[in-house]
Amino acid sequence: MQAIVDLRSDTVTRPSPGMREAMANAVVGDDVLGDDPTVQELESRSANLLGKEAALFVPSGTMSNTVAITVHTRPGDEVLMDADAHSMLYEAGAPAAIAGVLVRQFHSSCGVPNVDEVARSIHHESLHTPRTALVVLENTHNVAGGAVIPLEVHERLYGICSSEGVRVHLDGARLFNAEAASGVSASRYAACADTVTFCLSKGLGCPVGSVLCGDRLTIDRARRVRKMLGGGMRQSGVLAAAGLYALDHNRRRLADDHRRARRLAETLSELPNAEVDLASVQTNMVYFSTSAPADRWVTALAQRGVLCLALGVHRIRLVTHLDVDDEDVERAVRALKDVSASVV
Ligand code: TLP
Repeated sequence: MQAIVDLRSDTVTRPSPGMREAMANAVVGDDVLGDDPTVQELESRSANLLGKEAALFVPSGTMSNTVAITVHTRPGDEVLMDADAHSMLYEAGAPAAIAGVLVRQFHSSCGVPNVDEVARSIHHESLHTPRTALVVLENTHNVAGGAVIPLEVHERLYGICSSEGVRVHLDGARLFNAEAASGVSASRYAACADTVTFCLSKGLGCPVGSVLCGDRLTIDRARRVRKMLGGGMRQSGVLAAAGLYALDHNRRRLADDHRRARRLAETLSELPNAEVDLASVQTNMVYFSTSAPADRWVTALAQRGVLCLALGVHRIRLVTHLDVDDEDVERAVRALKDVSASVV
């Protein structure tokens, strides 16, 4: 049986033997009762890493964003976010359904918001208008191809929001990819947000989990909202141990994923029936468009042992990660060339 090169997402990684060993040896308690030492260690390590007072371990990035949006707002408030934000497109309407907020979209260029447009969109509460309570940012920006938002954009936006009394939540599902690509530390990005979440289950290679970081009061409130959503976990030290292992072992290797994504993108840029914006390929994702329908490419690549996702009628995404090495990338390169020559 041919080995599969799975480029559908960086969520597909399997825990490595070292990670499994850390999980098996984890000292656990009951985290809802507040006595799982491994969860506590993950939370305090994460808070320190991002320069925040406190942190909360949650089952997923979606729950982390939902909890954050809920704690920063009241029903009827307005939240500003990118039209292509993950919370806008891929969280099943949670901001509206769970937090009860009105989402107003802004547009970005290659994932980078226009600061003046966001500033102009802020509403103050009046008899007629909702209050803009929160701005949600995403770095790296998934739909913009894993693009990195420059630090100065975060700084300007945070300055404006702070002076207007608007809070900022950063969806940093792949914040450590932004750090690896830009050389700007995750804590400097985090300093420009009231809460920031990062995912353990993406580039960091854990089976489950995200961490939400912020000030102590906000995180105390977030803990209650997590409970409300059914996200309180018991012997979750088993999962937190994977997170601690990932912070120690899997952060510094993310640049390898970026180099491999670049190799895929450069290959695609030479194919006549595929189009890729090389400038958008800054981290571990490659979005490209195809002249033939994307699902034909996806099927033909799968027949050659390469899995990827069609995220539009003519749009495909490839994502590199911990379980894809140089040899796998070369197999994918051969498959892409082969498919390009045969799919119409
Ligand atoms: N993204 C997934 C899919 O949902 C698209 C992926 O494969 O990329 N924020 C960002 C920026 C994300 O990309 C994701 C997951 C999430 C939040 C949600 O994380 P989970 O899947 O843990 O709920």
